[in-house]
Amino acid sequence: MLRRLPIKSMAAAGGLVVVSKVERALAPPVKPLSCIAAAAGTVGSVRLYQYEICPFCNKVKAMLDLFKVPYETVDVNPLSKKEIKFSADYRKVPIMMLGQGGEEATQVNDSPLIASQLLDRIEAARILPSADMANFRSPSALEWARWSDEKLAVLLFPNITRSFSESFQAFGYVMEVPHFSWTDKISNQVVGAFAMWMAQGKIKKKYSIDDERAAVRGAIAHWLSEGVADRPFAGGEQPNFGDVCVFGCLKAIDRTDAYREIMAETAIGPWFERMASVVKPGNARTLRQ
Ligand SMILES: N[C@@H](CCC(=O)N[C@@H](CS)C(=O)NCC(=O)O)C(=O)O
Repeated sequence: MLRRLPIKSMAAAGGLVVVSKVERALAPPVKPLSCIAAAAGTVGSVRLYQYEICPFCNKVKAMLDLFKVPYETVDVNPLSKKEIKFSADYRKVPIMMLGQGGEEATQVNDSPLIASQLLDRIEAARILPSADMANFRSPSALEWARWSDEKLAVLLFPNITRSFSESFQAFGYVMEVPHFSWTDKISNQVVGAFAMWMAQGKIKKKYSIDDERAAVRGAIAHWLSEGVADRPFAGGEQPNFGDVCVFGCLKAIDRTDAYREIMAETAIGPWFERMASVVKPGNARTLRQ
């Protein structure tokens, strides 16, 4: 029923969707965007629909944390996706709801577009001086951000799903999601982990990955030598968007053996620690559904 309702406007695939009042009325009850988020900055209210282990979601969160923008997260059930029922045409995460003043929140899909809209707002709100923002969004930073999405992020899945036990470990976060029922938790950890493990071969084939651990170590060596080079961050003294994207990828899998091996077997530790010291999730708030 809901799927057939017209959507007011949609930009090209992965674009911007303004959710109609009718759809909102029929959508499952979602609490209003919090006053905390709306009042604390001129960026407006920010709600992120996410999976805890999604690299694209973690990149958006890392950016919000870096700029200390308050936001709310809603964990989406990977099997039922009931939390994003309102989004019939776009069924991936992250999805962001951006509000401003008393206006209806706008749905933004696809992490590069989400990041770009957030950065526009952060710039307009003068949270960062224009010169620093230009450095943050420099052509080189955007190039590394694309590399992170297209080359690094795709290596994560095969690395955290090599066996059922590794997949199970990666999916362990579902046990801590407050609004998931026990059935949601157990079914996601078991069925989700099994499905991910089963899909590993297909993903490796799709991206021509032979040895997934060697591939991720190689990608990280490339990032350190060509991206960060001899500076504290790829952005110089301060992180840029490329730093944030790579950090988000690794943060997404920090509960896994793959992460521990990457930290032990590559030279990324010091850069990661520098990033962790400036990206502190102090303004995040988990929203219970
Ligand atoms: N280009 C999208 C990719 C998003 C994406 O692939 N998200 C994955 C999770 S990491 C997803 O939602 N997959 C569909 C599913 O889980 O059913 C972005 O950058 O936001």
